[in-house]
Amino acid sequence: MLYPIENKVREVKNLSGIWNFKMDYNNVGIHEQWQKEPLKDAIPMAVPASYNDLFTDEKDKEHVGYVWYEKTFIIPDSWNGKRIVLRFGSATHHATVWVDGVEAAKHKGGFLPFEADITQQMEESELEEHRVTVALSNVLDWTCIPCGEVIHKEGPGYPEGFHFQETYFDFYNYAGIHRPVKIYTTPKKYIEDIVIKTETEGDRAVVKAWITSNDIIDTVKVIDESGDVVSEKAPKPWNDEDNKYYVEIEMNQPHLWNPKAAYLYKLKVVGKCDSYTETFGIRTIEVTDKAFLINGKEFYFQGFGKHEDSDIHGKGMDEALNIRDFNLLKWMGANSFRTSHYPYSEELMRLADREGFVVIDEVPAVGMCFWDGNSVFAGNRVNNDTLAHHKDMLADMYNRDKNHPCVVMWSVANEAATHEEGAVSYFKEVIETMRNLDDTRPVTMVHTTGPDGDKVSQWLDVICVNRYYAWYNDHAHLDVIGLQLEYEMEKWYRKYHKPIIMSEYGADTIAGFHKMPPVAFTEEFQCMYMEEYHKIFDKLDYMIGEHPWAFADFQTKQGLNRVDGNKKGIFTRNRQPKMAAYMLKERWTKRK
Ligand code: BDP
Repeated sequence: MLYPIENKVREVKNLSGIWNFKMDYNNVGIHEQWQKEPLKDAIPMAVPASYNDLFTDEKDKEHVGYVWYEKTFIIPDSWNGKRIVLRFGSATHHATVWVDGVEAAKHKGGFLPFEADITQQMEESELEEHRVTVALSNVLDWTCIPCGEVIHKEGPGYPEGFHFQETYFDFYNYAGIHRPVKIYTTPKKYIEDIVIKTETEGDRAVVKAWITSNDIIDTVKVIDESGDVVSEKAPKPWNDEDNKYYVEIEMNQPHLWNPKAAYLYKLKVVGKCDSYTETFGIRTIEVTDKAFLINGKEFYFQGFGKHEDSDIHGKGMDEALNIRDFNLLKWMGANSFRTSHYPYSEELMRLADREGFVVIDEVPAVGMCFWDGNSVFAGNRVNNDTLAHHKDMLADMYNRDKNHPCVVMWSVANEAATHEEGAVSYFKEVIETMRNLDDTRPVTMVHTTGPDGDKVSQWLDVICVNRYYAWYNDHAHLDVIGLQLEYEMEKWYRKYHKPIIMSEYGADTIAGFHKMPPVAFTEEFQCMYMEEYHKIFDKLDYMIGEHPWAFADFQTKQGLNRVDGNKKGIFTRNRQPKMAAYMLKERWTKRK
């Protein structure tokens, strides 16, 4: 799916701003067809944003079920004769969209875009002003990812109707229209999709592009950063299929997209009516038994698992926050991050391309493991619908992010119960699906299960492990970390002979807490904790990366282990440094 851009033949209208909003406390809106009329008793709501933290009342913040959004828009006369598309960057988690009361789109999954072609409706409508209505549900169950369950409890100890949304992941279940809503135009004959792959040999590169278009494509140009057309070629029909074109463009001495030294080319596809310019980078990726190579050079991942999370905005896309985060990453010599635990906004991915950050792109498959020994893959939890949705989300993630040079690897899940028998066929299919979608990038999965239990890593290219020695077990005994870490990593390596990234390790730390000698939750302890890990990383040559958990403190559901959120951040939620930020800066800026 292409990102909406403006050019001489395409226009974009951004519907971000204040929308009308209504809580559907009793979840009756769908039945009562609230979309038929303007919402009654609506209140103002910001888009993009999570709605939860904008309220003052727990009933609103923790509401389980539907909320409704509405906004009016105008289609200018100058758009007559154009194709008109309504597009959501994301709506968390499940949305039905109506335009003037007529269903335009239905979408399941809270972290990827979807769109609706509303051309015909706009052409047939005589209304001056149109109304988009969205019914949005935050309910998670076992048919979607992330998985969840609405728990109902009754009996003498519970008020009538007592229920709540249970989640099996460690971030707050923020909901809302989290990313921009746009209406864009294309000519009626239009370019639908472009897939770009690059290959290099010596100081030459070949850029291959597959174009889906019902417009006749005249030419494809490659444009460098100074705006010069470095190459141009007419594409050929591809496989005699209607609407498909293919072109191969050779380039001499191309500039490579390198980590922290990005070089971005543009591929301009020019049709008879439409044109679209996609950004791409030229770089290679290779994985050996001990290394991850970008452009033939060994790459060591140093960076973070992150979250889209901030005060007030929740998971709402925030360009200022994105810039601040990237500046902090640059300041401390980080070169990479994982989109734990769901694909981040398109705007952030475009920024990562430009800033040269290396990204492990993760699908929202998080929470597929119970810590109490109960099974997730047997019985009535994960089922065929979950698998189908998981595969859909892989396809949507690939379709959205395929041309980003920043994405060097796909992560198909975080911390699934890969020791269970039922996980074997499930993840075999998930990993195969990812490989069938993309033959250019390695595939990983982030583990909590240890090497003895794991049954799926034979199908992965890189092994990612999350570990909290001396935190959740042997709490605060720093002297066990080195021994336990080395013992486990050796086991992983002997079993699979694949490179390993420590994709999470960390200790909750309250900014401003200090103690001598250090104790858990102090800033000193967080530094010492990570230093124990680093000694072992530096010793094992198959360790290809370290991503401390987490970049910044973030909101979670309430729990005995969480004092207003997860405090493992190297930065506070407000993006100010804890001591560990300086320690990591010292380590990462020295290491090259
Ligand atoms: C891991 C999860 C991550 C949690 C982290 C923690 O992948 O989402 O926030 O542990 O416990 O299990 O801090």
